[in-house]
Amino acid sequence: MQTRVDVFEDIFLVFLGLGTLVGVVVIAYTLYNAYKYRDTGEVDDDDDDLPTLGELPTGGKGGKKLFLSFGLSAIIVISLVVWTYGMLLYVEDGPDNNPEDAIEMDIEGWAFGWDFYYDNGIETTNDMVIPADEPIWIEVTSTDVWHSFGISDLRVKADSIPGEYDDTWFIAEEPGEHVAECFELCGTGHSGMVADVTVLPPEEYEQWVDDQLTLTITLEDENEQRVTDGFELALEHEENEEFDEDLSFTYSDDEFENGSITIDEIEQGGPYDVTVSSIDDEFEDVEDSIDFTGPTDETFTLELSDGEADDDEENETDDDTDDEDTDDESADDEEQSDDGGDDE
Ligand SMILES: [Cu+2]
Repeated sequence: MQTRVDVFEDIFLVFLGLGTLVGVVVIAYTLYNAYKYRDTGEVDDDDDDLPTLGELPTGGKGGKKLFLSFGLSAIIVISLVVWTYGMLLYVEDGPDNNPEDAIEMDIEGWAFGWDFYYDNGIETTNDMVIPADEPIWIEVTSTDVWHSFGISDLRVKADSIPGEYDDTWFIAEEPGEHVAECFELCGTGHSGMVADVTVLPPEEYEQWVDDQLTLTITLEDENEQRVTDGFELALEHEENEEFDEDLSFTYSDDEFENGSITIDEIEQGGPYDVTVSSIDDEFEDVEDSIDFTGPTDETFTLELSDGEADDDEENETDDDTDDEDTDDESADDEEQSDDGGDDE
């Protein structure tokens, strides 16, 4: 598969080669004539070719030389134009492999950084991870001012303009590191508007995707003790109808280990509705949502129901687990009053 780097390298080399060839021919012919008609000091009137001062050249053999040089130039120039145009059409259209399994992502520029939205729901910021030797299709836009997304090493660049969507593609042949930069002066942070581009071997890329789409859910009661049974967990993508496959999943309590489950079978990230329903109404049902765009670890608190099962009551259960460090303040106060007494 020809990459953009290959195409532009070919164009450069062909232009360089032909330009050099034409240059060599023209300069050599000039030098040859300069030598041939050099001033030797003696005048040889017998030589018909010898130009004299003020005389227009007659063109000798019926304009054959003129025709030859014009003809050759035309052939070279026309074939260069046609060939280059064909190459640039390829750059426009992309390699004609099956776009179904090509990797697609949306890229949003903002002052000053880049967000990457993969079509499998993964989202990253200033960190683009892609597999080697596979066409990557990008659709670039901006959320604020004009930017321009480009990876010089990979010869790719696309406008990043609010309300406009610039589609293009590129291939990174080898695993490695590159840098994506902004190529449109956009403000004080412009020069720092860079993103890491990590090219991984395909297997490692698959692993990276799996790692991103790993969801851990832990259930605790109000005393932060793990809840180990008596519930069922249901997950459903908020836009489930828009996908070919059904993105709803249920897990019973015996799939949990000590109140926690790590789910890696879900291959489509995005916003998911989470429902934890109590089997024997011991707990209030939990309804929440999670943004599953990278490795996600969520803890939900199950509240004991007040005896009567009241299914219609809406619980907005917050998964705050960081209430622990609120009672350290009294200790700080004491230290401060100590300091005051030492002065005279
Ligand atoms: Cu910018």
